[in-house]
Amino acid sequence: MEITLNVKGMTCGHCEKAVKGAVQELNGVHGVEVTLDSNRVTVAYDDAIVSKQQIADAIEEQGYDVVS
Ligand code: 9UX
Repeated sequence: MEITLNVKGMTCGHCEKAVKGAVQELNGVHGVEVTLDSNRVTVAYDDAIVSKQQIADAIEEQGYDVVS
């Protein structure tokens, strides 16, 4: 399973690191790719273990807005 989320508020490399770290540590997540200039976070995960909602929540906990 792979999703691409549109995340608002990531502007520097520290943002990228914060988001990547928070998502990567979730069980069931296999890979995270952050593209700052297009506000995209692509996540490869096992949807039997973790949900899209849980991934979005982890990003929002870091202080960023998940738009879609
Ligand atoms: Mo960089 Mo991101 O100074 O919230 S950490 S903009």
